[in-house]
Amino acid sequence: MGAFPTTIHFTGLNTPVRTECAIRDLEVIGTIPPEISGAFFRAVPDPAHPPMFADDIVLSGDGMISRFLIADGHVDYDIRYVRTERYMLERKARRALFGQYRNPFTDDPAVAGRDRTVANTTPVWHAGRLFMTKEDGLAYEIDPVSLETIGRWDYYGALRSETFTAHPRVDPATGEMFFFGYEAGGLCSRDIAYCIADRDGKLVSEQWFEAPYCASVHDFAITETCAVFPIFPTTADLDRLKAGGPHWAHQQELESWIGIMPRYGKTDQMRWFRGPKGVSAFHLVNAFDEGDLVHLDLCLTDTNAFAFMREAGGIHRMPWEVNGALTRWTFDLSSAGETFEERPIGPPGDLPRLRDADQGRPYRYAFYCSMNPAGGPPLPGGPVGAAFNALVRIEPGNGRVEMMTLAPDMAVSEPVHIPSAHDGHDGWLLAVVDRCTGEEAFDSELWVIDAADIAAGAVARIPVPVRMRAQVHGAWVSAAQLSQRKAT
Ligand code: V55
Ligand code: FE
Repeated sequence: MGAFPTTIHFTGLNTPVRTECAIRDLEVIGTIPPEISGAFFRAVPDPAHPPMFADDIVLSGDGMISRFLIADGHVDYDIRYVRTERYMLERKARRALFGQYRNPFTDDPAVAGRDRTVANTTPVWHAGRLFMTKEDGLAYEIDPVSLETIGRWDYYGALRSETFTAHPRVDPATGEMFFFGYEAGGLCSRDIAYCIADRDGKLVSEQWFEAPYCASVHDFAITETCAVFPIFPTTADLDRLKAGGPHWAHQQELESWIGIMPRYGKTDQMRWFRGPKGVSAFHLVNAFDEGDLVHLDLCLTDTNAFAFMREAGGIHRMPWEVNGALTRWTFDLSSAGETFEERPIGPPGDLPRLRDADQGRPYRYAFYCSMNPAGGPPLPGGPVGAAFNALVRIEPGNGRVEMMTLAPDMAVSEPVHIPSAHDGHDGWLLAVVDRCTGEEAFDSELWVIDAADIAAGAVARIPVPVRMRAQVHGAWVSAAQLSQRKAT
């Protein structure tokens, strides 16, 4: 194929941009609080070549690492492709060689056995290193200064898992990174590798266990004492893949399961709780202990949020027919049985962002993307095809919900949170906001938002003078953290 398809995955905010660039000193409207100093890294899927198959999806796009570098009120912008093995092979061939999303049986035979991952989901900072991650392969290490790709990251050969999640969790007190890989033992395997890297970035634990079925395990959570693995019924099947079919199909009649184990324990201590049928959550806000109780707050929907995963399972619903809520599940580890409590704690939405210091602890507030209740139809774009047009701040302790609502022709990406050095101030959020300015025309800005008063909107806006493609996740790395980067 010589041209990009004209589906939602390649038009609107999802139009391929494919431009590597470096822009010094972006225009700043308003004043950036001087305490904001560091890098906002963003993962942007952007296909370098037209796909082999016209029904290709956003999730297959080659990963680009993008950075807003902020210091003394100045902002520099950079974006570069991650030099994955896949990107380099296709770049040399000047065309796509890898076929459908997570189906190697659809690839050009010339690339059989080569690394398929596109490293397009989350920038991760741990122990002085920056990684670009995608759950179907290992992470790629990126130089945080030059944005050059250093190479695939396997803990100096120590990691046995074939995959590395896009959602590791770093404990703020110990500096350890807790992570996992699913399909760890190969395509469609039930193996999950549960791992810990210490504060120096050394792999100190890797244990494998089997999930109840081979599911898409996008995220997990830790508390101060537990690791929590939710398994939702979006399943893979090797025969379906061999027949050229999709990796994932959502099964509305299948139960979900939640595995909880001591976080420093053995995987054979995993206790399984039986969850509702057909539900799905890609992202968990947080989990925390309260005596024998474990609370898990998650962006829950009553079916899979991705149309292509629903349709492969024969579920035909329009995006607005997917219902959900920010939901708290509470597990009582002192009582026997497989059941748990459920209650809604916030409006529907996704892409939650927690203060780093609250990871695995009771928390006062968190943020996520949602829909303006008064708004018209959302802008097409992003991985699920409909962009978010509101930002929510919740305080689960008292039920308070605040919103930054945008006009229907606008979209907000996942924010990052920056702590404030000033006592009692809740810090700042950074988020990219896009506006549709005409047919297939968009402007993008970086917004600086007071985390204590999101309804007020931006305190500073930084227009980006080039087109941007929708991001997936981001990460804030402070100047202090950047200065601790490891020599490569
Ligand atoms: C997600 C994103 C992915 C993926 C699987 O947000 C799930 C969910 C950007 O890639 O491959
Ligand atoms: Fe994610």
